[in-house]
Amino acid sequence: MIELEAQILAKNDALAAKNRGWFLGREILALNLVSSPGAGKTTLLERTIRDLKNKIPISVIEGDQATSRDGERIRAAGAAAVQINTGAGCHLEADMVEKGLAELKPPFGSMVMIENVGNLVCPALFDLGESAKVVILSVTEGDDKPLKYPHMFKAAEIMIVNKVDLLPHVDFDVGAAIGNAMKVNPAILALRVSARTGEGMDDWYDWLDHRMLQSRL
Ligand SMILES: Nc1nc2c(ncn2[C@@H]2O[C@H](COP(=O)(O)OP(=O)(O)O)[C@@H](O)[C@H]2O)c(=O)[nH]1
Ligand SMILES: [Mg+2]
Repeated sequence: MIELEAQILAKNDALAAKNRGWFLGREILALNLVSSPGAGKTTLLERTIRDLKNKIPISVIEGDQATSRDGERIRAAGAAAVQINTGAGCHLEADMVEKGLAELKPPFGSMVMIENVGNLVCPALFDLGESAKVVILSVTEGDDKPLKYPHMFKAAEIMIVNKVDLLPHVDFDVGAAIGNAMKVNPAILALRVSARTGEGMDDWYDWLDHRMLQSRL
C-alpha cells in the first residue's frame, strides 16, 4: 500500500513540476483553492472575477466529484472555466490540470484559479504545479480546524477566514483560528473576508497584485 502510494505521488510530482514550468514560462499566477465543502471557494472566485475582470484576465479550472454547477457559476461571473469531475476521487491531480489547461488556453501574464475538490485532507498531498495554495476556512466550521487538519494549513501560503459577516451568530474566535494556523505554519498569512458583503476583499486583491508581480520576476 505504502509503496503504491509513494509511486502515485512521485508520478504526480513529476507532472506537477511540468505544470509549474508551463506556468512560469507564461508568467501565469496559478492558485490552488482548497477548503471543506461550502467554505465559499466559488463565491470568493465569483466576486473576484466580477471585481477584477477588467484588470487581470482570470480563468478557472473547477474540480468537483460531480456536476458542472461551479463551472456554470464561474462562466456567469464572466470568466472562462473548465469543469473536471473526479468521480470517486477526493482531489485534483496534476495530469487533470494539464488536460484542463490544454482546453482553457490561459493567456500570457494571466491568473489561473484552480478550485479543488472540497475537503481538507487529500488535496494537501497532491501538488498541481500551482504558485501557491490558498486555504479558505469559514467561520461556521470551528476555529480548531487548522490543528485537526495540519497538513493542509502547513501547505498553504495564505488562509482566508471567510463569512466574517456571520461572526455575530457563531462562537468562532478569529484570533484563535489564526493562532492555531500559525502553530502548524508560522509563515501563513491570514485575511478576514466576507465573499458575500465584500468586507476584506481589498486585502485579498492586494495580495493577488503582489503575487502577480512576483510571477513576472
Ligand atoms: N454568509 C455568507 N455566506 C457565504 C459567504 N461565502 C459563501 N457563502 C455561502 O456559502 C455557501 C457555499 O458557498 P460556495 O461558494 O458554493 O462554497 P464552496 O463549496 O467552497 O465552493 C453558499 O450558500 C454561499 O452563498 C460569505 O462570505 N458569507
Ligand atoms: Mg465550489
